[in-house]
Amino acid sequence: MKALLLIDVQNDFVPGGALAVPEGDQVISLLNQLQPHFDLVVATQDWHPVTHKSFAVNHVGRQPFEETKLHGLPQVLWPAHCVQGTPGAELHSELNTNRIEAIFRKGTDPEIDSYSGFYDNGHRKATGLAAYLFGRGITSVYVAGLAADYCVHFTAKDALAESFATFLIEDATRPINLEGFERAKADLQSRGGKIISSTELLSPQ
Ligand code: VGL
Ligand code: ZN
Repeated sequence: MKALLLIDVQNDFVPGGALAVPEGDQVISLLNQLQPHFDLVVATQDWHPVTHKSFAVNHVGRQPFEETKLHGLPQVLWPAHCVQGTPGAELHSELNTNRIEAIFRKGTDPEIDSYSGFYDNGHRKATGLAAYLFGRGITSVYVAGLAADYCVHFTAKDALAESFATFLIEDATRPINLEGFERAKADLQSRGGKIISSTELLSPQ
């Protein structure tokens, strides 16, 4: 059984949003086309309290995109984004949500960031996504959405660690940083992940 994981397709991650991913909006129609090809469609939603420590504004004298440490973990300081209950945190209105059976929210603990849909960045707490997928008989996980070099990468990495056959749909994601995406793809391949194109799913040979 195959699951499609739609990562953080939220208003703040598309052009005009608080943490815009270049061309982030360009993946949405492809994500809609892909959904009927899966047994299960699940989404994640970055869902931060306004006090979240990943926000530069919550650190005196720090600017967005600076790097720091947060409780011993490397942390990029982001512009405030995906604040719980705000329009920026909503799933993009063009994303078809009819087939999404569950939405896993993450990043709710103000003290730790959570790029992956499975665990926080310190692997302290599980979101329940792995157990949910196991319970639904899923053995293959296809990851797409935003941003390729952060939440998509970390979700795919954790999917591999949970022993799912893991596929990154390269044209159904966009990165914040292109070099970061190249590193992410190499990292996933080194862990046994596969980088594929949507054409392999939409028009199989
Ligand atoms: C993300 C940075 C901060 C993402 C979320 O969805 O990739 N990136 N929070
Ligand atoms: Zn975030």
